[in-house]
Amino acid sequence: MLSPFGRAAADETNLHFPPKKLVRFPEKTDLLLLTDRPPQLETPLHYFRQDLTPNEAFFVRWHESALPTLIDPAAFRLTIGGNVERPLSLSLDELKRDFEPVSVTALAICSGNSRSLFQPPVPGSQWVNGGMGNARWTGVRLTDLFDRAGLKAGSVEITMQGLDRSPMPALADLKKALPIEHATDGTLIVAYAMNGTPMPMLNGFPLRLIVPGYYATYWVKCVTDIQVTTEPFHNIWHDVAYRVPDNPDYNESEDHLAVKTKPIGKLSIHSIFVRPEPLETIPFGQAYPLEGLAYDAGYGITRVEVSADRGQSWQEAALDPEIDRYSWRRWRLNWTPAARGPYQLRVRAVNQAGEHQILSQWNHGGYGRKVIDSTTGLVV
Ligand SMILES: Nc1nc2c(c(=O)[nH]1)N[C@H]1C(S)=C(S)[C@@H](COP(=O)(O)O)O[C@H]1N2
Ligand SMILES: [Mo]
Repeated sequence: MLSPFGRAAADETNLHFPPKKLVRFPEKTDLLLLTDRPPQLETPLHYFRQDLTPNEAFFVRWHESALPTLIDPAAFRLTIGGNVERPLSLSLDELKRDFEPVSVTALAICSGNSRSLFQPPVPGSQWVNGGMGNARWTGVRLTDLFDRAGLKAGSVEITMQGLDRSPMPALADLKKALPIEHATDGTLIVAYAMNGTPMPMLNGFPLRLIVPGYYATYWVKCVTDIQVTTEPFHNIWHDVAYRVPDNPDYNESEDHLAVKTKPIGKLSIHSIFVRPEPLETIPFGQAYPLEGLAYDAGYGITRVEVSADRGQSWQEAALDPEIDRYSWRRWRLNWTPAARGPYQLRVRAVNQAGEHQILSQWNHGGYGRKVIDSTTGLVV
């Protein structure tokens, strides 16, 4: 089957055609190229053997080609305005000095991560599973900033904007919005550090919003302005893009596109293989240490199971200790192949809320993937 991109469809496996090139951007190591303007770079799978994704290997995704290329740290300000008693304009030094620092380890994952695995294929950035990364974020609580600014009654949403701009008048800047209840629930952080150091420019230096448990489209990079609104916000990034069918599995079909949609929100439950890598050859007659990652919106992964017989029987994997509520969680299982020849392995996760993965899912945006992942190769 040929996709709209002229590549063979990757049937039931985490393969990708054509293979992506490894390229080097400033402050980054070699990453897999999706597009260069704006930069979209995927993390090679082997980095996911580490619990924290190194800053230089962390995936990159921008929407607008007019990116910030330099920051004057002395002149940079974060403004908080709109429906507040006292609008704020904070320097980086003030943010670090005047507010209590907090840290959280949280998974940033693109809404379209794993999109290239959707069948039938959908347009959009063709991530395999590397459009995500787990990092320790340090910064200040958004609610501490709101306490200083004084939220006024009648607030309905906040809007967040970074320093990047649309290259053309017809396309709106990437400004995002969240409901005020979510913005004030205490989970959001304005981060100035990533894994203990300032973040690379491409990952949002000098400040980025952390929205634990929510898809990274809300994690606005180089965030410089937060407005409290009294009216719901609208732009193309809210009303057209980043919307999903309004049902639990984000399902629709090509023949019956969902009539009712909603903005994408919390992470779908999902799990992937880190080992073996796609098409890896495994020796017969030995235990192979299968390993992977499971993640959800922060309810807590309770069980991960692997099948080596196309889903007929499942074996429970061991879970590494939980790193943090909104972090991914590593699973492991020793597998001794019963025969030589091609193998197909599947993995599925369950969480505290009873959420589980599903066999098939499709939406035209390729968002929120929660399909049972599989990987193939050869036992020799
Ligand atoms: N300012 C700004 N922030 C942004 C975006 C963007 O285009 N501009 N893209 C969002 C999306 S969709 C994703 S997936 C993440 C990517 O974060 P990363 O580049 O640090 O991996 O940033 C989010 N924040
Ligand atoms: Mo994204």
